[in-house]
Amino acid sequence: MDAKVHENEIIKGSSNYLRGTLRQSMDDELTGALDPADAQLSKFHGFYEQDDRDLRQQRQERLLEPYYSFMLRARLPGGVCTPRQWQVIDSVAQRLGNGSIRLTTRQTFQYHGILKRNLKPLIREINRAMIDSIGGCGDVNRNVLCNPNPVQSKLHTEVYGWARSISEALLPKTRAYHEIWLDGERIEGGESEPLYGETYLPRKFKTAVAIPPDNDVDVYTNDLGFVAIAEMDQLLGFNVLAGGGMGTTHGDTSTYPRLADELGFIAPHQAIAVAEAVVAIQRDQGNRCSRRHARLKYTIERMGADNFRREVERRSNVSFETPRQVSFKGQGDRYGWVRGGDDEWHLNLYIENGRVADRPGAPLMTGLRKIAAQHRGDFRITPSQNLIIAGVPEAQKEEIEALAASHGLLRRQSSIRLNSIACVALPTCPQAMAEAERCFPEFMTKIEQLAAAHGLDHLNTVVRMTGCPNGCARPFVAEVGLVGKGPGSYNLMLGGDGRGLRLNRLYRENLKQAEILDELDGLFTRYAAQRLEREGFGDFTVRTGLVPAVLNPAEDFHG
Ligand code: SRM
Ligand code: SF4
Repeated sequence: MDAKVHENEIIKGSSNYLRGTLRQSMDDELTGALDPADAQLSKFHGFYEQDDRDLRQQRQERLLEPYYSFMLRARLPGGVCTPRQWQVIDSVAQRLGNGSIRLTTRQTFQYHGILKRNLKPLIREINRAMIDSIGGCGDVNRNVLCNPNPVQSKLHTEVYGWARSISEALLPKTRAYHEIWLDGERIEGGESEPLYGETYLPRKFKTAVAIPPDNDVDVYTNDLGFVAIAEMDQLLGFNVLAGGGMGTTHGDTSTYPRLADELGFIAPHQAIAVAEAVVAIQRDQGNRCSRRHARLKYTIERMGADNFRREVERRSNVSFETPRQVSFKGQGDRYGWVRGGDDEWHLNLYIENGRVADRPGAPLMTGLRKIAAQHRGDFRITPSQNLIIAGVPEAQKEEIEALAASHGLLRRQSSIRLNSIACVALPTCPQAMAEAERCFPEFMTKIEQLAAAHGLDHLNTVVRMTGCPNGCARPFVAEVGLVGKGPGSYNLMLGGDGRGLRLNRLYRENLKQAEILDELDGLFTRYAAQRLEREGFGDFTVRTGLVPAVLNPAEDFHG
């Protein structure tokens, strides 16, 4: 192998299809950690080794190893699970996790704080409920996002079916997961990864399926996107997009967020062939030397969008038609009761930062457990870390609403808070440079107060905060993005369009929270005085020249 290839490539290539020495690492009782190579492989099985960063220094001073535990991320295409599955998810969190469930920006859930000895029992339990964590993380296709739009139920059901099929088609085929975690029988020989090969992809790969006019999945931020084109609730096909991604590195101008390019329109039955072709090109052409430059967005920049499109056509044997006209109107969720079919309702709950836990005055976890015991429809996690109780019959509406209300799940929230999200960050995320989830609720209260002081009580600006520039809350398509730069400080990004169709731009660098509020104070003053009718805050910042309009800033994102 080329000496310059990244060491993860060697780890993958010599892992015997992701087995490595994971079994031995798990059996080693002397440490709460895994062998470093196994810690890389574990991601493909859906879990990350972490340590509690709040305790790091203290433990170091006492000469103890870091307080290791694991985060596990499930695979849940489109975020759909049954109430029975929710009961298992909940019970497992209480017994084997840290007592909370974290809904994620990719419509699935994570457990934090799992001790090494509890990992295997945990994986076995969720598997008994037909939930796995294969490809939750790692250099493969991740959880497939799909619009959980409960209004257009028939269309949603069909499109969701495609999201599931794409997810299945792009799953790794190795039997390692079943063998290691579920004590599946070891079958010697004959194993292969027809799509991924022995070294899998150069980097993570993300797919989303959107149903206009909602862009709740932020489809343009994914490596691969399918935009459903429908007429009279009938699915005609998809516009295919490729090459989106958020992650950047502060100070490294060769990294940037990017919106996906449109490849063209296809019929529904061509979706799998196209998805496999895109993955195969990335497998063969992606950068395996620098993980920083390994995502599909950089491969497409290198190949050129037209060459890339032709190569997808060649490999898939599908000819793209001209993309159909689409119009997106927003990237958030809708809340409260929404009518579904004839006798069916959906209750969309706001879950602040996706954290389902029991807190004083807000026993959300208990409330959802009680709802799951009564509910016969399904649960749907949204890409904004919220939860929909879907398919409630008219006769049960009152009961479900009473349970939700009495457990703090139906509190009145401002529009700006309802449109906001924050990533996990401290204390579990090893990459966090600043707080996000833990400080965001209070910070949003200050923004609400500021908006109210300017007579902007109904402001519905999309505000997103992350603890670092990896972009897990997709902050670069927010109207106001707050991107962690150091302890307590953030880059203030402005200029998203509230629909996920435009990237924002650096407005001020490295601000403390008080300084951000000062900046927003001035900006809200101007917005209140100068905005056009119905003009969103992000559009205002662009129209008035506070930041330039950015479609794809490959050339000068950091400038
Ligand atoms: Fe993420 C890494 C959390 C969605 C871009 N992300 C991480 C890790 C695993 C930190 C690490 O490398 O060890 C974080 C675990 C924190 C923790 O303690 O739980 C983490 N990412 C999350 C979640 C939980 C954020 C949330 O609050 O919901 C989301 C889980 C999604 C899921 O269920 O699969 C999450 N991450 C995203 C998104 C949004 C999306 O996919 O729609 C992005 C931006 C889109 C993209 O990928 O370009 C994102 N995460 C990253 C990156 C940067 C990738 C890059 O291209 O540079 C990293 C770091 C990396 O991969 O090296 C990262
Ligand atoms: Fe961690 Fe950064 Fe992702 Fe936040 S954006 S969860 S700090 S990697």
